[in-house]
Amino acid sequence: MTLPAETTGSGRTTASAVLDRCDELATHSSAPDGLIERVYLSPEHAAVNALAAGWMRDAGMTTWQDAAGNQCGRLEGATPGLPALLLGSHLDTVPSAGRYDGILGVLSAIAVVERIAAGGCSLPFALEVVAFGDEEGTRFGTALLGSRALAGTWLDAWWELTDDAGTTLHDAFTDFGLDPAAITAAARSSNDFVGYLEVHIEQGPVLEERDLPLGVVSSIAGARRFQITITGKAGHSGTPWSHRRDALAGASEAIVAIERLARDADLIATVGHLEVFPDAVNVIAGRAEFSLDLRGRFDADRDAVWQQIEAMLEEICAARGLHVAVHQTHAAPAAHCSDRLRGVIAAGIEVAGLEAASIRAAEDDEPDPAPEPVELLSMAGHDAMAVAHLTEIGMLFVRCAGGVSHHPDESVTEADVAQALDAFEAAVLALAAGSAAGSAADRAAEDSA
Ligand code: HGY
Ligand code: MN
Ligand code: MN
Repeated sequence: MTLPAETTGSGRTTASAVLDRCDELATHSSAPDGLIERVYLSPEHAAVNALAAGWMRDAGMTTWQDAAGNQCGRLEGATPGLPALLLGSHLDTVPSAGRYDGILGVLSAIAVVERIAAGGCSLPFALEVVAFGDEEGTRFGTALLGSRALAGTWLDAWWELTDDAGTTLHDAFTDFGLDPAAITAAARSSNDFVGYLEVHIEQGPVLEERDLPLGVVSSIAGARRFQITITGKAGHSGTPWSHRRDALAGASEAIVAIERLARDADLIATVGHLEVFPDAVNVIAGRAEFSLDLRGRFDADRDAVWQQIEAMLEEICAARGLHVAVHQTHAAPAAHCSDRLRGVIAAGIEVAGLEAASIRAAEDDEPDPAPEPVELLSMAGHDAMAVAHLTEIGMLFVRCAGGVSHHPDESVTEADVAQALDAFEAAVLALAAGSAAGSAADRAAEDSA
């Protein structure tokens, strides 16, 4: 049973309806004990696609699931067949996730389309919403699979990626009812879109520290992910120091050195996964495998530090009689939000801020003025990085408590979500006004030529 959107009189989907839907989607999880985990091409993925499709249709959109399992919806503009402004985010999660990362963006996009359709606006572009199926890469290790399919940057080498159960991406496609041979049908053309806008929780502390509900994303840090395997020799824990080749001790020294190299270069490095073999209390580790997620504002800085890390790994292993093997599992270049779309997001925040300030003015004598929109870098990756291959991107950040994300404690306030919906709607309308003005100016220039 899907919750009908709670709307104000004018059909304007409310923030509480969006938050209720976040709660409903959170129930579709493969994890026990109330934890949230929803991975690509899973039964939970199919369930939330169906829910999102129903809400898209309620908003007046035609819907389809694309050849990569992304759930899509479209509302025509002033005339049928116009290029679309694409709005979206992702419905998949990390293990033990929060309920807003990605999900808030998809539901905000549907809510804004519902508001614009209810308002009877006919825009100079269509509106499309996409709920990407795999932004995190939780199941197959390589991220942005859904948005890369849409961007036309899918790699056939990915078909042989396997999940923890040994299922290949190829077989997961067919199990989900998709045809791997048809994957290119998911690829869209640059001509299909006038731009891409994504609402997302900040997943960082800046907005909260600045006491701001919303922010404009300037750019998204580029990430590279690796699996690093250090091999030594398993042996009795009574072995003297002179005869030990301890892979876990080598990995531990490397992990601390990675943190120092990244900190010194103002990058972010995370080792989130570590496996030890044979993993016994009285056996020297023969092998240690760990992940590395390395990201920075500029790809060149990130890549330079990666070279330092590679050299450091060789040094540590040479000194300890160990061997190191490195395998890159994911790479996404930094993506810059366009001036035009940063402008409309800022305009939307100002409109929403002014509306909120005017409400406060009605309620108290000394209303604080609407804050100036701030711009911030996203150290978190987003589908927008992949879509940037096709069209201009813009992102609206929403404050999240303590900057916490990728954790069950992830949370937002209804008031901030209400302002985000107003800002997002205003940004879409600002783009429409700019486009309409732009095309009027073009027409005038043609007439006078
Ligand atoms: O890894 C990231 O930054 C994103 O949450 N997938
Ligand atoms: Mn995430
Ligand atoms: Mn996300």
